[in-house]
Amino acid sequence: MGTDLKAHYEKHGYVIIPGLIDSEGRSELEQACERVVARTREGSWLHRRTVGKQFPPYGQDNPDSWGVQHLMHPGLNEPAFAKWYTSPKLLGVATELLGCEVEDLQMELFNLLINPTSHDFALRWHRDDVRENATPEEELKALNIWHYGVQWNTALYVDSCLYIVPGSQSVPRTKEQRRLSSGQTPENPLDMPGSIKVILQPGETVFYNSNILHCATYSSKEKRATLHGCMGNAKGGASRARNILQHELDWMKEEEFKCTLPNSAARAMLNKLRVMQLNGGSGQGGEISYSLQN
Ligand SMILES: O=C(O)CCC(=O)C(=O)O
Repeated sequence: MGTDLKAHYEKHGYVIIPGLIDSEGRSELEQACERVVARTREGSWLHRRTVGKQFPPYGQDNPDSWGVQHLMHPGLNEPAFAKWYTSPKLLGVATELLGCEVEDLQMELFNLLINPTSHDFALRWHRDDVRENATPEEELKALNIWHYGVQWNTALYVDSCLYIVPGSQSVPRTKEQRRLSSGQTPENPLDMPGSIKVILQPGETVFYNSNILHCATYSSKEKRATLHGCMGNAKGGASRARNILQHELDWMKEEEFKCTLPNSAARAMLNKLRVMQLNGGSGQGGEISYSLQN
């Protein structure tokens, strides 16, 4: 990856990179996605993003889903997901954007974003771990904390669901941006000053800073299967704990999961997460705290 891509990521809060899935990997991932989506839609996989709920806890109030959670869970028994999550190309980009070494990487979330089947759905404008009602001063303070994570969407099919405001990862919202991101579902996301629609061709990945102001629209008529993951730099200590552990990752503490990982580098990444689980204040009988309210 050229330094210009990293410079673009730092300045604008996102960068689009093609080619992180090779052709053999692509068909493995595609088939694995078909199976997990079918299980989720038929109701036999309950770790899902439920239509009507934007953020965890997602609950089971609606039969329709906009995401499959925990792709690497042994209960899904789909090794293609861990293989790709820990693939050298993906780790190479993550280390480059995070400015760290593979030894520093922390395993985090890996989910799939899918189209609902009977309801269109939209996610409101948000930053993943800063409340919409934060004052400008609180917002600035939150955005000034060094960001130790990178998040991505990798499209298996053309994906035009995500909208972002480039550059907003480090700047508090203007008055108009605050007005349009105070909890309402966007009528037209492009009404947000500075926003763009992110269009991904199959195989392209958008990496974005989860502090960037973003939202998404989900059409029940357009097939979506977009791999949605994140990784951290473990040097950030517990700074990512709330954002990550709110997704209920106790299953990642089990040896059964560790045994499914393809190599020692992957197991070392998991160990970093486990340290955060021990120190991060939830999962040890402690209360889970959520970044945003549904
Ligand atoms: O659907 C998307 O692309 C974005 C998902 C998102 O904003 C989130 O998981 O917080």
